[in-house]
Formats: sequence, structure tokens, C-alpha cells
Amino acid sequence: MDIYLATGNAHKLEEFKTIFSQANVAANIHSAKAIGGMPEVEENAETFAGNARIKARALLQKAPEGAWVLADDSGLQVDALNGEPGVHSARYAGAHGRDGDNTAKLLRALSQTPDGERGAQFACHLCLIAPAGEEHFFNGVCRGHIAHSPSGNGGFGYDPVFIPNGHPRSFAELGETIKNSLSHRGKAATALARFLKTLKSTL
Ligand code: ITT
Repeated sequence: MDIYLATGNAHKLEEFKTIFSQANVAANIHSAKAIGGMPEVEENAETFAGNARIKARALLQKAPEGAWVLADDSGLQVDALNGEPGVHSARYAGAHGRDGDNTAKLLRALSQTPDGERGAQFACHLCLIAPAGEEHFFNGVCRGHIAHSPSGNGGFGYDPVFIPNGHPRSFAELGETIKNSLSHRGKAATALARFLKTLKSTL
């Protein structure tokens, strides 16, 4: 089966490829680039699932017949900020804020927040659309806390300031194997992989 990933974020594509190959999912994951790139969409839903659906529907228009489309909408929800930046994570510091700017803004917002009150979670919602048009949703959450300063060079986005529960280091320091085994995207993709394996006739 062929799945086109409705994202312009190359890091997400790489994470899905790795997670699917580790889960032995016999699906070919294609980049949106292979069919002319991810169309411009306004991610104006109030929920991650709603935005994932907007992205998946947009790419479906360009996908070859018989192909499946998958979109990921994800973000960081910080307890002390009432769940922000949430669905605004990518554009927290401006139109499509650069990762470093978003992270710097987050650290400023939490500059007076003490240890013990810096809890946060990453959330990932996936929307998979079948060739016949039916929609399937999967999600995953990873709890942790926000560090006082960035560390590590791996991953993307807020990874340098996110310390997952049970680990002493940031996602950017832990490396992709550990990140994928704990992360919001890893959990959502594992649920998706389980679903795909039930579709024996198409695999
Ligand atoms: P697409 O919409 O094209 O998929 P995007 O990066 O804009 O790419 P989102 O709208 O889902 O994706 O925004 C997700 C943002 O949340 C992302 O830009 C990061 O800032 C943050 N984020 C999500 N998952 C993350 C992860 O695994 N590690 C670090 N930051 C993450």
C-alpha cells in the first residue's frame, strides 16, 4: 500500500519512516514532494485532529488513485500556560516561527516558573484517509517538563527543551531511537501501525 504524508516537515517524514520500518509495517511512505509538494492550507481548526484532517484532505486532492493519505498535527501543551502553545506550536513566535525563536519565546514565558511547575506534554493526532474516503484518527501523548535552557542537537522544534518523564535529558539529546520509543508521534504511529496490520487484504 502507498501512503502519502501530508506534511512539509521533513523531520516528521523521517520519524514516520523509521517508526514504520521498526514496526514492520509493509507500507510505502511517500513524501508530499513526490506529488508536487504539500498544498498551502490554513490550519485554522481548534483541535489537532481538526488540523490533521484539513492537511490530509488537501493532499488527497493530489494523491494518485488508490493511495492513502496521512497527516500529523502535533504540538506542545504546557501546564503553566494553560495548554499553550498547543495548536499554535509551529507559529508561536510568528507566522511560521523558526524553531529557535519558538523555543526562546517559550523559555521567556516560563522564566518565573519554578521546577515542579514546568510540566508539559507533546500531543500528536493523525488523520488517515483511505482511498474510498473514510477517515481514521489516532493519537499519542508524551508527558515531561520544560528545561530552563536548550540542550542537544537532535530532533526538531521544542526537542531541546523537552525532558520526557523518566529520562534525565532532552529529546534532542536522547537520539531518535529513544525519542521514537517514548514520543507522542511514536505512540500515535504505533496505534496506526496496529490498524494497518489489520487491513491484511491491502498489505
Ligand atoms: P506540517 O503542518 O507541514 O505537518 P508543521 O511543523 O507546521 O508541519 P504542525 O502544524 O503539526 O507541523 O506543528 C507542529 C509543531 O509542534 C512543530 O513545528 C514543532 O514546533 C512542535 N512539535 C511537534 N512535534 C514535535 C516533536 O516531536 N518535537 C519537537 N517539537 C514538535
